[in-house]
Order: sequence, then C-alpha cells, then structure tokens
Amino acid sequence: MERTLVISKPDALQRGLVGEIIRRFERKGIKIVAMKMMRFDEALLREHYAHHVDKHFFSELSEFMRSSPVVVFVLEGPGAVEMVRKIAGTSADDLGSIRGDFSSGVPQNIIHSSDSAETAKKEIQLFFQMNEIFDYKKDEWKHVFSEFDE
Ligand code: 3AN
Repeated sequence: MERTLVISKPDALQRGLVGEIIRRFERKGIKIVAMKMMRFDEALLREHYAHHVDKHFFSELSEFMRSSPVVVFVLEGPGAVEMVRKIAGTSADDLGSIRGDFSSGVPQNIIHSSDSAETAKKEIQLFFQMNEIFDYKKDEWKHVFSEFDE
C-alpha cells in the first residue's frame, strides 16, 4: 500500500494547527502508520532539503525549520502521495487546502508532503526506523475506498 511522509512544520506547532492537519487526513480516511515529534538539526535539514542547499533562501528555510519542533507522520492509503499533496495544497492561493486555508507564503507554509512515491520511500527512511511504523487494519477502508479489497 502506498505511503507518504508529512511534516507538520514549526509554524503549525506554534499556531496550534497540528490537530487540524491530522483531522483533515483522518476524515478523508487516510491511515496514520507512524507519528513523532522531533527537532531538525542542520545535518538532517541538509539531507531533507538537499535540492535547496545552494538556493538563496536556504538559510531562511533552515532557521525557520529549526525554530520549533516539528511533528512527522507516515500516512498510508490507496494513492496516498497524490491525495495528501492535494489536501496539503501547493501554495497559499490554493484555497480549501491546508496551505491555502492557513498559510500566506514561504517558508511558513505549515506542511511538507512527499512529491512522489519514490521520494516518499527515501523520506520515510530518513525520518523513521522500520520499528516505528505500524501495520494494522483499518476497518473503515471498505466504506471509504471503492477499490479496496481486503
Ligand atoms: P514544496 O514544499 O511545495 O514541495 P519545494 O520542495 O520546492 O516545495 O520547497 C521546499 C520548501 O522550501 C518550501 N515548502 C518552502 O518552505 C521553502 N521555500 C521554497 N521557496 C522558498 C523561498 N523563495 N523562500 C523561502 N523558502 C522557500
């Protein structure tokens, strides 16, 4: 089953939006299979944002991402990567999404989610040990996903 990584960023924790983020995924029927609070250090940040290390905004991004703890999640479901990206939204203009409803720009944009199934695998390995990710059955799924077959 497809999995994706979500980071609830420092602004979400500071603004009391972690529950709202979880609620949006839960009510869509997506399964939470791992969740923990942690703090980014410089090494993890450089690895996670390797594609941005040379960008002009990296120091601003780094300072922001280390300004408070973050909450990281592994979410699972049919088509989870794309569904979670849609619920998270692309920008502050994406009204109805998490970013659209709660953020007004970068870097304070509340949430990170993996951009492809391939990236998700790498990101999940970067943040979680295998024994921190849980396998369990979500009975609700037979009512949520028409294509779901036990
Ligand atoms: P996304 O998070 O939407 O997939 P990426 O991977 O292009 O976008 O960017 C990662 C993060 O880098 C963004 N979420 C944002 O926090 C930060 N970022 C991107 N562009 C800027 C910028 N011009 N100034 C500050 N931070 C930025």
